[in-house]
Amino acid sequence: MRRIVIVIAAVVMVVAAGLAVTHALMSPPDDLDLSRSKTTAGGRYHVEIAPEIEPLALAVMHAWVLTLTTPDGEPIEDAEIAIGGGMPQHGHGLPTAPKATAYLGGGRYRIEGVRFNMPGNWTLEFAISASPGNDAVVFNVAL
Ligand SMILES: [Cu+2]
Repeated sequence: MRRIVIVIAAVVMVVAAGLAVTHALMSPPDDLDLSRSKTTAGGRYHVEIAPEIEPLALAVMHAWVLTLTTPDGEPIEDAEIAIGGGMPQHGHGLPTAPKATAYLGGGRYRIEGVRFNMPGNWTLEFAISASPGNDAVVFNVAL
């Protein structure tokens, strides 16, 4: 009887530890920055992103518009933009391969092919190459 109690206690402790680890991995930081307007890591650009569907929806292929300027607000017209991202707490990337498909004028670029396939916290990452240099920015998107 005593032995069974010890075994049960051990199992309960293992399960509790597992849940605590899982919770830590799945939870976003409390101070997650959900801003849609940021300066790039190296300070070369200001980037603003806006989805073309609002509110954001799961499992729907949609586009975003990215507005790219210098920190002073001058539009950047000649940029190459590579898009990445994923779910850091789940360890996977984006389920699609979004691309910048059109320059809309005024520093605005259409980013097509975004689809979030599960609820949670996503990142959208943009690597920007234009005459001021290479730089990158990461946005958090919560669904
Ligand atoms: Cu995920």
